[in-house]
Amino acid sequence: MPRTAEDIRLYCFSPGPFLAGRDPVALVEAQIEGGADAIQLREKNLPTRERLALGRKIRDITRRHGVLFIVNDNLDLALILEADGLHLGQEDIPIQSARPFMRNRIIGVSTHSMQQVQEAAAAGADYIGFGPVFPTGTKPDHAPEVGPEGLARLARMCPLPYVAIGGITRANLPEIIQAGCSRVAIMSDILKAESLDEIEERCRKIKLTLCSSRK
Ligand code: TZP
Ligand code: MG
Repeated sequence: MPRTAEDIRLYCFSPGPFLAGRDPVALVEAQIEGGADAIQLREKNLPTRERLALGRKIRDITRRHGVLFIVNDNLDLALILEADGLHLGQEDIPIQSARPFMRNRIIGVSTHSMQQVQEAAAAGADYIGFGPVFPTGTKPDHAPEVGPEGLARLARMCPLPYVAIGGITRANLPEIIQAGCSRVAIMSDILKAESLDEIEERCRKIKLTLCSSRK
C-alpha cells in the first residue's frame, strides 16, 4: 500500500474534462482497481462546493482501498478532506505557506525546469511533477515540453521522487522508462477509454510495465 510519495508508480486523476456524462466515482474506482497508487482531485471547472462534494466521495474510496488521495490547488479542501497530500503549481500558494498546515503530509509541486526543481526541493517538497514530457491537450496553456531528454537530465540530478507528466501514453511509456523514470501521471490516455473495464485494463498494463522495469 502506498504511504509516501516514494511509493507511487501510477498517479491518476479524478475525471475532470474526461467525465463525458459518466459517474466520476466509478471512473476513479476503475483506476484504483487497475492499480493506481494515488488519485488527485483535479476539477478545475467544478465550483468549489461541488469539488468538495466529489472530494468526499473520492476520499472515501481511496481510504477504503489504501490509495493516496492528493488534492490539487486548494489547501482548504486538502485540510477539510483530510487528504494525504496537496499538489501545488508554480502559480499556487508557495510550499512554505502550505507546510505549517499540511505538517508531515505530502506536498507535491509541478515543475518545468531544473531551476524550479531545485527551488521545490529547497522549499521542502515531498515529490515533484515534471513535464510536460510530451505535448498534451489536457492543459492547453502548458509550458514547453521537456521531452524524454529533459527527463533523463532530471534523473541524474533530482534529489526527490519525481513523477513524469504530460502527454504520456501506453505507446510512449517505454521512452519514459528508458529515461530512467518509474513514476508517471496519466490522465487522457486512461480516461478516454470508453468502458470502465478498459480503463482498468489500461491502468493494469501501465502499472505492470512500470513495476517490471523497476531497477
Ligand atoms: N499538466 C499537464 S498535463 C496534466 C497536467 C496536470 C495532466 C496529465 O494529462 P495527460 O492527459 O496525461 O497529458
Ligand atoms: Mg495548481
